Amino acid sequence: MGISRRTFLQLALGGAVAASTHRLVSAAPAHPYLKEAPMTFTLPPLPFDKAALEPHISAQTFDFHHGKHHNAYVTKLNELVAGTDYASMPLEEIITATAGKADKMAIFNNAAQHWNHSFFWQCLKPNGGGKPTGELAKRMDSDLGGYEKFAADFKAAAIGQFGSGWAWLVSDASGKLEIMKTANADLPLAHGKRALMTVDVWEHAYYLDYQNRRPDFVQTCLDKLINWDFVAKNYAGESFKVAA
Ligand code: MN3
Repeated sequence: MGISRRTFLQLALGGAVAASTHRLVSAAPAHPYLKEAPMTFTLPPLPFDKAALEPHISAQTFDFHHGKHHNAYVTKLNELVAGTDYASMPLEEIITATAGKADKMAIFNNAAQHWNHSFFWQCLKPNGGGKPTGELAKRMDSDLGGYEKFAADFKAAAIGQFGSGWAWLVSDASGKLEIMKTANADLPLAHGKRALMTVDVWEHAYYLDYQNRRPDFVQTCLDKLINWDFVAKNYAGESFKVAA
């Protein structure tokens, strides 16, 4: 027989690990709190290195925008929903359940901002921007007058959003493309629209890199950063959802 002592030990240890794993798994139902534990939202990692979009958006901006601002919305949301019916709901349900309710505005604002930022990071990528291709481009031609007009109108919406907010490319129930702007935390989901792409136009999104030059920031996103592959997936019907 060719079994060495080393192999025998590995087999024996493997068996011990398997046995203890099995014990843990079979013991789990004895702790019902595990399956009833409320969801806790977590800060999703950026889909790129924080320096990957330089020089257009700096790592320092992401340290604040993702590490501080987005993180604060997640932390506050978890505090606000703890012990409420919202604690066991997916983020998208919390948003639609609290939209337009004056006494739930704090929950809506933090839930929506968590969604908006999670979505926004996916809309960006290194060496992105420019024109989309495929079906989305055709639809842009027929619904929005082509890419050049879309870009001009999107930029106008982003600049024209007075104070904090977001500029969006959305589709309605029939699939028709529209440009939309929303104030503060408001978002297409609260208006029955599907978000396809967004640019954050809160000052915290651009002030470190662009100071007051919001138009330059928006133009740079369009020219250099938009991840049209992600936008095309949203257009094709893939629903973006934020994991708990
Ligand atoms: Mn922001």
